Parts: sequence; structure tokens; C-alpha cells
Amino acid sequence: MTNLASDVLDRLEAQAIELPSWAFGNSGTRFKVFGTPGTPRDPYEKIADAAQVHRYTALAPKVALHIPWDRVDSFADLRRHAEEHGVELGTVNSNTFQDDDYKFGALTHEDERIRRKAIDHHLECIDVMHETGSRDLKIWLAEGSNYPGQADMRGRQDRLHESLSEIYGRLGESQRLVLEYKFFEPAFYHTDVPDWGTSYAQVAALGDRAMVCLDTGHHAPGTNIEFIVMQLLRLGKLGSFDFNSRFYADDDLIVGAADPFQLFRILFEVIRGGGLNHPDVSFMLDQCHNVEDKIPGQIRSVLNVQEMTARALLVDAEALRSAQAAGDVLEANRVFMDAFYTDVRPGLVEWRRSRGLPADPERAFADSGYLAAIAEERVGGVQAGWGA
Ligand code: PSV
Ligand code: MN
Ligand code: MN
Repeated sequence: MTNLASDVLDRLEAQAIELPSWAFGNSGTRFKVFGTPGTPRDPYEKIADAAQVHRYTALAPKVALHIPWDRVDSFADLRRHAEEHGVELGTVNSNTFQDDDYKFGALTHEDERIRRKAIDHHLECIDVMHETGSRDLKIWLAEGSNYPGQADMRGRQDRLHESLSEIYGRLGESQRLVLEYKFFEPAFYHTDVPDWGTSYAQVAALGDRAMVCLDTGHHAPGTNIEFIVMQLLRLGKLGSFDFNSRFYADDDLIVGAADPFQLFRILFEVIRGGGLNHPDVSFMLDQCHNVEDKIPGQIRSVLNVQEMTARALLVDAEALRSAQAAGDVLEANRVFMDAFYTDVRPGLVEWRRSRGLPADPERAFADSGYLAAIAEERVGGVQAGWGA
């Protein structure tokens, strides 16, 4: 028996969560990267693994790429491979954080030669997007400074604007640029795009097809992230999410693991802002699975997003509005919490059954023997990692 009304089940229908290719490679901390048998050795194998998540959940039809980690001889061929596996290629992520030239910046660098190199890298990413059919170029910048006085922060903002303008000017008509912010790390004193306000100011100066990317792990503890979601949706500038969980810094743990209530609150604002299945908003994961199995970790992640979405859809919007308008603090909070405390899992089992999906995707995947098969098959070669 379902405890979800049919309109809630219907609204869940089009939910699509994009998976990061790097979640399927080995990753770790600066202390140790633990290898896992069967880890993909190339982008083709990463996509095959990502397709498993979609196969068992019907929630993850796209895979985001990271250049140069996912560089291949033919992106058209990689695209075909993805399609054969029942998924599409999604957002293309640039990388200006693993090259000695970028020690003091990339798009903001004082040296014209290095800026040129960083801009050219983004133009290459746009060429890739034409072949993969991707809509979004996602830019996360590691640049900033470690000591007061080290850098001219204002000059760097100006150069960032110039660099982004050139990149933006190269986008095709149906392509977009999304600029991610992060409050610190690897730079510790100042970061060139530290917050949504800076990202917003930079993308607003570019044009309609430049938007903000909100990574849930990139805020100071205690930040009201759902407020930022509301504001960006209100301004028409929320381009994408990078979902993950954090306890301390940029932990990149399974979304919904650390604080499901925060995820619920974020998704409530997404729905309030017309954002669920909103054509302008991409829902991506940005996670690493350091100690748990990667494919099951991604399956758990997309199910967590779906579960909190279903709960957020249960908020009685009319009752909430009238309690708010009447200044009935406790009633408004009760309406909100009633939805959060509703166990939607039986309804989601029903949702899956009616679509020919396994009732328990994690169990079905475990029973499939896929992990044992790839551990046996994928011997030799170099396992892909966060950065390879
Ligand atoms: C680094 O903080 C980061 O986690 C950003 O969130 C990017 O989205 C991701 O790496 C991939 O480049
Ligand atoms: Mn991110
Ligand atoms: Mn991050």
C-alpha cells in the first residue's frame, strides 16, 4: 500500500540526478587513497558503472565528465558508449587545479600566458561539450591566496571577469556556464569565488546563460543553505547543485547522510521555487567514496535525494501558508515537520514496483554479482582515481 498520493508519485517521475564520473574512481584524503578491486581503469568503465545506478533506480540518467581526467580519443565514441549503456553524458567540469602553472591562479593569474592557457583549457572543454551533447560547462576555481597582502584581490576579480567573458562568448546557443563557489580550500586566506554573492556578481555580468552552481559542502558551518537556494531561484540564477554531505569541511560524503533534515529543507525550497524538474536546474552529485563501495554508495545517494524530495512534496503548502499568514508559529512549524517525519519508504517501494524496478535497489544490485565480476575482469591497467 502506498502512503503517497498519486500527484506526489507523478511529480517524482521526472526527477533526474546526474552522477559524477569521479565518484567511481578511487579517492581518499591526503593521508591515504584506498584502492578497490574492480575500480574503473578508464572513462568507459566509469560510465558502465554509473549506468548500473540508473538501471536499478531510474534516477540517474546522466554522467558528468571531468577534463582532463576523462579525456578520450573520441568523445563521439564515448557518447555512443554511454547511450548503449542507457545513459547520457552530462556536465563537463574543467580542471585548473592540478598543474604547476596554476600555483598562483589560473583565470585570475597576473601572467597573461597562464591566463591564456587556462582560458584555452575551457575552450577545449566547450569543444568537448559539442561532441558529447552536454549543456553545461561547470567551473570550480581553486584560486586564491594564503596570506594577507599576497595578492591583489580586486585585480583578480577584474581578470576573472575578463577570462570568464571570453569563455562565455565561445558557448553555443544552447550551452551554459555554471560557476561554483567554495568558501576555502585549497586557498586559506582568500578564495576568488568564495560565496554565492561573488558567483552571482560574476555570472550576472556575463549574461542569461551563466548561472551559479551551489555545492552543498562549500559553506561555513551553520550557513542557511536553503536560504541561498531560495534567493538564487528567485533571481533565476540557480543553474545546478552539487549534492553531498559534510560534517566538517568539503567532506564529499553521501548526500543526506550527515543531515537529512537539511536536504529536506533545501528540496522544500527547490519545490517552492518551481525547481523540481525545473529546466534550469541540474541536480548533480559531487561525491567521493573513500571507504565504501562506490556503485552502492551512489545508489544510496540518489535514493536519499528521492526520499527527501518525496517528503518535501508532502508539505501541505496551503496549511503552511495560512499558518504563516496568521502568525501561527507553532502550527507552521508543525505542518513543516509533519512532512519531514513521514516515512515515505513504503510509497517509494510502490513507485519502483509500478515501474518494473526492484523494490530494494541496493539489495538487487548486491545480488547481481556485478562487483565480483568487475573485480575479476578489471585486472591490469591503472585504476582511475580522483585525478586520473
Ligand atoms: C573541489 O572542492 C571540488 O570538490 C569541487 O566541488 C568541484 O565541483 C569538484 O571538486 C570537482 O572538480
Ligand atoms: Mn562541487
Ligand atoms: Mn568540493
